[in-house]
Amino acid sequence: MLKIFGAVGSGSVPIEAMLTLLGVPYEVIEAVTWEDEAARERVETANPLGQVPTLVLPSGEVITESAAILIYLADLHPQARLAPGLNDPNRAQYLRWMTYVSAAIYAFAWIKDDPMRITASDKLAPEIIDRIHDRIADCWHMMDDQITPGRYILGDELSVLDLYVTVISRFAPWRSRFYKSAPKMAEIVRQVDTDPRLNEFWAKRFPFDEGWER
Ligand SMILES: N[C@@H](CCC(=O)N[C@@H](CS)C(=O)NCC(=O)O)C(=O)O
Repeated sequence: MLKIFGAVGSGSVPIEAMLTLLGVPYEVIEAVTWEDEAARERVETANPLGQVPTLVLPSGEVITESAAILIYLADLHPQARLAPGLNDPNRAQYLRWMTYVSAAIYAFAWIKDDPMRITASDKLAPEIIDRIHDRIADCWHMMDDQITPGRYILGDELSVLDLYVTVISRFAPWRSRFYKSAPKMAEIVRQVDTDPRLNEFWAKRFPFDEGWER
């Protein structure tokens, strides 16, 4: 069985959502890496970065990096049509935006979770976080400006890119700001939030608690 080091409300959630849609069984090893040192050490046995998501295949092979995991699993299950195939005209933009979300946006988590990783002055921490939030909002805006969505980001079919954006847009600077920065994608993520196939899943793995949009 697939094993995922993951956590509620973390970057493992789009992968878990995808496996839920696919109906592929998986086991989550819960690890709140950004709060719990013991959990981090558990993850480090598979991924020296101590980050979730970390996927362990039945063979024991480890795959890290959320975008790589989503792309790999979508390619492994082409019949589910959760990603444009190699010869699909949307393939290039799909790869572009999957990498963009990971590199231009999600990668800031390492600093946001603990700004003291890049400064010795705790006085600077709030300003660093504010500037990162501004940059993330700008990046969402630039992406939104350059896409021509259908019902979903790449057209009329749900893809793992939609699951990825739906989850990552819930991280700071949170959804309310995302809706303003990215009005086209705002409609799409709301659709994914309310996809009946994922109702139970969201309630368990990234609940819409009071005030969640901020
Ligand atoms: N580049 C990684 C980023 C993963 C990441 O930042 N995960 C966070 C949780 S959402 C984490 O484990 N943080 C702990 C740390 O970086 O020390 C990916 O795309 O999978």
